[in-house]
Amino acid sequence: MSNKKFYVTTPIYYVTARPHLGSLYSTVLADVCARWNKLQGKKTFFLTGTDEHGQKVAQAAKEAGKEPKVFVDSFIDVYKKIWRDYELSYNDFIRTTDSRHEDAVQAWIKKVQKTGDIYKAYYEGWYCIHCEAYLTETDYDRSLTYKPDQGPACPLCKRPTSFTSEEAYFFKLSAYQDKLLKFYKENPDFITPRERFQEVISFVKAGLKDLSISRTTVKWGIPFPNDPSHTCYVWVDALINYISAIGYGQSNKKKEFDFWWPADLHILGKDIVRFHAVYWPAFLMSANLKLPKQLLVHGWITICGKKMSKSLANIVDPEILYEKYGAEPIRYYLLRQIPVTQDGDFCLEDLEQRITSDLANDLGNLVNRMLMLAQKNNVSTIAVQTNWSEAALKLREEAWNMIDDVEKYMEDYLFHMALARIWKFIAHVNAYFHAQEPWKLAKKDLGQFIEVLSATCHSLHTIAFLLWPTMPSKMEELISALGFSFDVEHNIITNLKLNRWTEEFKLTFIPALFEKVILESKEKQGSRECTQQGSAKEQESTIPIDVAAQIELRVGTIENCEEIPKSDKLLKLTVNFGPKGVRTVLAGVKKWYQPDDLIGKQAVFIYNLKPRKMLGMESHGMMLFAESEKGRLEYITPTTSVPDGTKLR
Ligand code: ME8
Repeated sequence: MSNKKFYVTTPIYYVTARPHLGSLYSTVLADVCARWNKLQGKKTFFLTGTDEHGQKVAQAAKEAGKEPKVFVDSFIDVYKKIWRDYELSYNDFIRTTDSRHEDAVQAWIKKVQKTGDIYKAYYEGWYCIHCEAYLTETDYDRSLTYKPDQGPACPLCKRPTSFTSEEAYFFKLSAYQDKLLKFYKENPDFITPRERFQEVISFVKAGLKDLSISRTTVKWGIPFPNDPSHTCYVWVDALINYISAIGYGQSNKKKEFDFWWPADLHILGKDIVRFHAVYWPAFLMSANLKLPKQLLVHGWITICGKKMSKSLANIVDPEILYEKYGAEPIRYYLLRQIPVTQDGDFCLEDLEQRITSDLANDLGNLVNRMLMLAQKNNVSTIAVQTNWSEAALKLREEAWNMIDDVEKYMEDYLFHMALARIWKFIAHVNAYFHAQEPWKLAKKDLGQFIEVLSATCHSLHTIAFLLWPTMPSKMEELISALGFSFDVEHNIITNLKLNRWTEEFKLTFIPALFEKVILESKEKQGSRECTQQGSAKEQESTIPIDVAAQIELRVGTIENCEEIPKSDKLLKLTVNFGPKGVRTVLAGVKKWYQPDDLIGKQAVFIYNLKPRKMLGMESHGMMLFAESEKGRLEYITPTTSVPDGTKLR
């Protein structure tokens, strides 16, 4: 392993409740980054944890009728279990109530006190006695005037606040304005995406005020050194986790600290950019520490367009999702469906579509067909090939191009593009496998048959390593089915690029990597069944006759068929249902049919399916197909022509 290192962090989550899909999302992103760097042979350190002090947590504990420490302790095992279920390979789980962390926070305060960046003064503002919190300037309308004892309403409890002044320690943030701007200028890649960076620059240019970093009103916090009537402001406490976990403030951990710090990547949601991009670098500068190399700011996961929140009762519970679909399909969906810097709606229907079409059909079937064919023909060892046919050489070229593209996308955190690029290659491998008709070659040309298996295995070998950060255990299973063991001691990406397709494979038959999900009317269920209010209902394997009778199947003639340029799967069909009218139906069969193959043909459709939007187009109905032994989708047509719109019985 090289001496290069990669240190990645997630935000530390407030332990006021169980983890939700949003916290899972940040942690999955960090895991994928850590694993991608491992593939490059780097030593990696992946840190996550929990933010356990402060007013918010104390309030939640009070409502639960528990002491704060007992309250926060009760969530830790749940976090760790869910993180383990989702294969999140963190190296350390820091809790801000750990004594090593409390020591580090006090060490930082002492250091900055020596620098002269901390002073004592009065903190003034509108204070809610009930919630024990000051309002921020964004919480009220500054153009209005209020009486001192009847201030603006508290955003949390809606009670009037009162003007309060208390003694506090301040950090001289204002002294860092120019230094921060200089740092931003010299490090144009500090924040991804650029829009977020621009917002930060504008905020700092507008002027920085000194920051109050202690509270006398909040008891649940780390005491200030030599002044225990003050506790440390929760954001100072929280940010220091990134250095406390790797040994800051511990004399016996200096070597470890110097090796890992600065962090290579902090991953965070867009709600907490200012803390990480302004306060944190200033805190580090003041303590004479290096600054983190990069912040990756991701978007929100929304439910039906709304941010998940307890008040909307739309929190998606990762544990319920895990029980229903397994960890890796969820990891794949989150990365493939949502461009990392944008918001993305979580939708069960899309998730199930991805599982069935991308994982079970495109990838799972390919693996299964190849292994089954080898087994059927008693082939378990695939010898090194020396002379490749032109079709195999083309596939190899495509594999190499894919590695280069995937590498670029991963470096830019374009995970969705990297996965789409891998799936483009999977479509090539499927097309190659299909065109070579190895089931026929097995009977007439054994040499050629083995070549097709070998080319397919080489392709799958590359795919499995590139997909490992996203779906680690499934890909390890695939790698082992090809006769290899998983070993990240070397720079695997470089090795893949250097690989001239000279491997020998020893195949072991494995059961299907991914199960298809039966796509039922998800509109009815929405995302509710995976929210904490819902329950994971078992899917029944049989349906009563009245349910079957609800499905209306009709014959229609495909009058027109066009390719959709943006899609490598969909064809757009114009279907005439006679007296029932003409409709647009989208069908994911571009892989098997040219438009001319379908124009003029009669086929069977689910007629009363609720219209669905795909790629901005509405599909009204579903064309039915039967999957052949070779994995091709064959459309279903009446044996003799019937009037358009005829209902099936
Ligand atoms: O802010 N979509 O903790 P927190 C995507 N303790 N990500 C989401 C999300 C959603 N709907 N909801 C939450 C805190 N997140 C502080 C952090 S760090 C030194 C201290 C993710 O529990 C996202 O990363 O409120 C967001 O920044 C983080 O959870 C906030 O977690």
